[in-house]
Amino acid sequence: FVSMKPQVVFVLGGPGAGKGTQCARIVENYSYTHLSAGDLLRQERSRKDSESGQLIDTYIKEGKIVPVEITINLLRKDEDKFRFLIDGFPRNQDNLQGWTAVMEGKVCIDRCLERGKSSGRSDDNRESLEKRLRTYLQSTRPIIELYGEQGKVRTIDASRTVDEVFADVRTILDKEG
Ligand code: UP5
Ligand code: MG
Repeated sequence: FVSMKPQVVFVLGGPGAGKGTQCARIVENYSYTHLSAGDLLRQERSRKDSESGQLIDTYIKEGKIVPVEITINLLRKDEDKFRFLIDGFPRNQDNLQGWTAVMEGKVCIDRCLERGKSSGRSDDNRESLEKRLRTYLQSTRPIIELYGEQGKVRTIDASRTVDEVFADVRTILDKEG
């Protein structure tokens, strides 16, 4: 069993740049799943029992960017595939933050939910975890970036096993600790 991180290519450009046209060509020639955020939003808008149809309609007509929670939910429907062209997303900071929260947050949330079975912590539940993650991205990440600019940050991929992570911690501490 090989676990595969999804590979994502964001296809970005102004309205009418040809994102959709080129994506259609790409899928004819390469094995990618094409997701157009705009197409998905338009589909959702025309679904009769859609809760967000009206909101999407207003945003699209005004050329405004739909709140990321809605867009992400639509993009997530094909989660079992693994090579994606995502066309027309992310469009702003909020979109990118939402995307990062979903992608990077998945492992963190799963770990804390697992711990939540016995930790007794009031914040080890999905709702709190999603809020904790957002706060992390909004408030804490900039601090790490600030230290990064000063050359004070060492980055480790913590999505692996405890032993694998610690091996990297060791390498860093042995070299400069
Ligand atoms: N055409 C294409 N390539 C050509 C070329 N090289 N030479 C000559 N003609 C060319 O192309 C546009 C037209 O140009 C077509 O007729 C094509 O034949 C021709 P197309 O491939 O459709 O361009 P595309 O970049 O896909 O244009 P699109 O209109 O889809 O871009 P938008 O970014 O405006 O639209 P999108 O559907 O992505 O978003 C619509 C709205 O949804 C947004 O304004 C926003 O309100 C909302 N939205 C969000 O809120 N969040 C999201 O994440 C995404 C969308
Ligand atoms: Mg398009």
